[in-house]
Amino acid sequence: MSRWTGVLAAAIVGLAALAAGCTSADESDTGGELHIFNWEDYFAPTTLEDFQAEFGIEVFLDTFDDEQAAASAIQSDPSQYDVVVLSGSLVAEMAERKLLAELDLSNIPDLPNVDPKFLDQSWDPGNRYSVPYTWGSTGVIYNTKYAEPAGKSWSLLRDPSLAGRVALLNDSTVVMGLTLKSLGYSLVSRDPGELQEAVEVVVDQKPLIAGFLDPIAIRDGMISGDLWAAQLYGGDAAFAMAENEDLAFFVPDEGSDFFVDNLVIPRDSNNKEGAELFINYILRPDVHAAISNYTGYAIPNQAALEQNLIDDELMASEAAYPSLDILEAWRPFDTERLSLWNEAWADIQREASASPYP
Ligand code: N2P
Repeated sequence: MSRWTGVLAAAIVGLAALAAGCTSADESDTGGELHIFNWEDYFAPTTLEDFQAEFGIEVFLDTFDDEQAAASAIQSDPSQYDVVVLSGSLVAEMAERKLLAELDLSNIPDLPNVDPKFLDQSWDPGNRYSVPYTWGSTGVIYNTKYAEPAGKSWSLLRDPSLAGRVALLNDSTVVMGLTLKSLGYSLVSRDPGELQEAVEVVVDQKPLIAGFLDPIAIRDGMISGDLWAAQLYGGDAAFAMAENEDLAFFVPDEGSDFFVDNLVIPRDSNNKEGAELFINYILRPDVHAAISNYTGYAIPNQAALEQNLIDDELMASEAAYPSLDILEAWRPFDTERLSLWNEAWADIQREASASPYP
């Protein structure tokens, strides 16, 4: 978790509130505090300060760069945060462990702005605990000055000519799932032979990679030119490509994942009403669209799309708004798959570590 970013963002939000002064306070002010836990750089620049100025609720942001660590933090203290962003599989896991608060959907009247195909999903039937925030896929980003992909394949990340300049994501589930996919298997395989093959591929790949890095480190390493190719979520890839014209991205022909990130309220939130107000605010077409336009991630907000609020270039980008044809949705872990995957990941970790980041 990058505490600094969190503290800095909270300070900026605080300053903005001071600048807005008491004149912005009106009868919609509800007061109180809202503690938010999100991926780094996963709101638009004014999302939080605009909310604070309109509703008079003081907003504090902590950020994380590892979703599993974020989930553990919530488990150890489910009262610490009021709103958290979590992917679908983790929503299911946290709901099963009774760590999430049940939403009062009557406090989220803008839910119909969400495209119905993102509602009532397997990880949270009836949206009892979560509201979809962003969605996307994972693919290969590369620098056209240094990498020459023969086709659209995950194998570019195993090209020896890119040794030391390639990165994989710091998420064991994503690395395992996409390696399985690159071998032609299901993203969520539980076949021991297939898992063993995937382990061997990642172990062979390890000497070539600069590291298992968080998405912002990969995004920024690609922008600066320190990294030449990497596995990356499409949204962060779209952000990077807007900053460096030598960058390109593809979703490999072998297929990839389809993820949805969601807004949830931890079980012991101290401001559930403020949290629901915030979730509803995010679903406003203009607020949600600004998040897509800044972060590069697709949003499931049908109203925003119908009102053409998403930048044309982003809408047309395969990185940001991929076609779902060759994507496979994540499915929550059950005990058996979790233990098989944990064993496989432990096998990967036992092998020599990745070479140092340049
Ligand atoms: C945001 C990372 C989102 C992760 N930078 C995709 N679930």
